[in-house]
Amino acid sequence: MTPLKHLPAWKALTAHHKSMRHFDMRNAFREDAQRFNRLSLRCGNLLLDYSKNRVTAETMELLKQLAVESGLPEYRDAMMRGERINFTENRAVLHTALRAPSRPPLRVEGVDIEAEVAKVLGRMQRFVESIHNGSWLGYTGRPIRDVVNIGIGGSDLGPAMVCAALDHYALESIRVHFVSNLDPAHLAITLKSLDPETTLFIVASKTFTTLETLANANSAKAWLLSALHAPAAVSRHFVALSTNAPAVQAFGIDPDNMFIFWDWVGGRYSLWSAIGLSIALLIGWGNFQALLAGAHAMDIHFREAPLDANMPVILGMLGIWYGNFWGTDTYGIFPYDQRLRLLVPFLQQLDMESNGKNVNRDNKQVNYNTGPIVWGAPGTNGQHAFFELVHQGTRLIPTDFLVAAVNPTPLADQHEWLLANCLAQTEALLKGKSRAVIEAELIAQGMSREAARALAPHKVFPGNRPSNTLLYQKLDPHTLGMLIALYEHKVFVQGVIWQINSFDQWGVELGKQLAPPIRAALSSVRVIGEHDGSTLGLIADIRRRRGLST
Ligand code: G6Q
Repeated sequence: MTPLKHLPAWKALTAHHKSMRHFDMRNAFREDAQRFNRLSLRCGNLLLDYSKNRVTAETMELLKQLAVESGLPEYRDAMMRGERINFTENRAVLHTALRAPSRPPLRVEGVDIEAEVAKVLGRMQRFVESIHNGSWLGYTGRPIRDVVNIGIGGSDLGPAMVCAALDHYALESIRVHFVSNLDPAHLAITLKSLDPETTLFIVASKTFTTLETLANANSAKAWLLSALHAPAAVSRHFVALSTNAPAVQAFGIDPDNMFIFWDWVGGRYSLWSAIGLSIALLIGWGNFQALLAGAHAMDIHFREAPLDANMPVILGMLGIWYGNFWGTDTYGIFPYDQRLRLLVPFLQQLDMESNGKNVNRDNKQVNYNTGPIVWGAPGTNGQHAFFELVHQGTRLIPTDFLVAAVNPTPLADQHEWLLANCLAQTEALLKGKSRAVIEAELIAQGMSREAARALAPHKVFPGNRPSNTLLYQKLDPHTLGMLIALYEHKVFVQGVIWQINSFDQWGVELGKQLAPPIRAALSSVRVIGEHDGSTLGLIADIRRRRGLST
């Protein structure tokens, strides 16, 4: 494999970046009335405006060449064909197959993937409908009112984010809750207002070995049994979503109440699989299908649109441009949409767990930066918190702003103000405000020339700061599906360019192995295991507080 920095396009981009150091987007807009038209793109009802970036036609051409030289189209097709591109775990990566209508059939290594998927979707649909129409009842004969999804990471963040985003599609008869944290407070606070007779627990765990999930599921089972006093109640109040049937059975969940998925579905890509059961229970089967259809529409766009008119490719390549040539470390995501308040944590996992890697496909350490630190919060809240640093700080921060043209909650003119604020922020990032203008304003307000000169530098906004805007009609299931798939593919694009495996997560696995010896050391007769001085000190302090010898 040619090292990334040896690719002709990489070298050309390095030289091009030098010539772009003093590029000013404000001049670019003045000189080119068509800049918005040239640097914006539509897919369905999504509009991506990427004209407020430090790019020219030449930049975009070179980035496209880099994508071609990196073999992006070939890797994309290999993923969608079901090749084992997750080479460190020897697995295919087929989340796109979860949202593809059943034709044409996809056979991977002799297995009819679409038939497998359709079988599980059919079971999920029947289950969801039986909860909604009241044919599935709790152990004492009462209908299910509350659903608690117990899972963590990929088995929590996706469905929790979608349920929050599509709350305006929620059926009135159902409430959905999410419990993930090992801290018993999470489960206890959630259960406080619930009635065991009308509560269904979904234990969501791909491996069914995850400490947090099993601990919460065991506590939930104890809570149920202490109220209903009948082991048979478990089969009416617990279902499992997993790839590990024996472990589900060992936990005491009826195999008939298990919805399977497969090792080719990565945790952070799993909301489209059985892991989406809580979503379907909240918004109904038709809306869940619309979510899948939206993602499928983005898959088709990603597979078929030319690279220079391909949304995930453009977003991905812009991220490379800033991260690897301008030296940015972080990426800000600002949804001007309260319903998308969990999008940032979801994207943090999607992006940072996928591309937070330092070894390439040749098993060598890379000599360039890979995944950025992803952060953000919904607008307008962010404006009153950290936007100061985005506008006036010393760092360059690429950003995505997301906003709907129409709000499903029409309260007075609040949405108009929301939209106006979103556009105003990206305009301010672009235009900035010069010292001369500020001084003139201060003097016009009656300030002395000298005082104005002293204060003005503090009020200067340098401008020329980049942003993408993603504008959609309104947040409906189809649009949300498109948005999520857009970011999934953006992350994929970047992983291919960086020559890393975006689909393993050894860092997560390590976390799962570290705690048991420390857990034992906290309460055993003697401290066992090898620990560093700091950890030993902390263990000793905890033991002292418990009256144990140190
Ligand atoms: C996701 C990660 C990780 C995983 C959780 C939960 O891609 O692998 O976040 O989803 O650790 O794992 P289980 O679903 O196996 O409980």
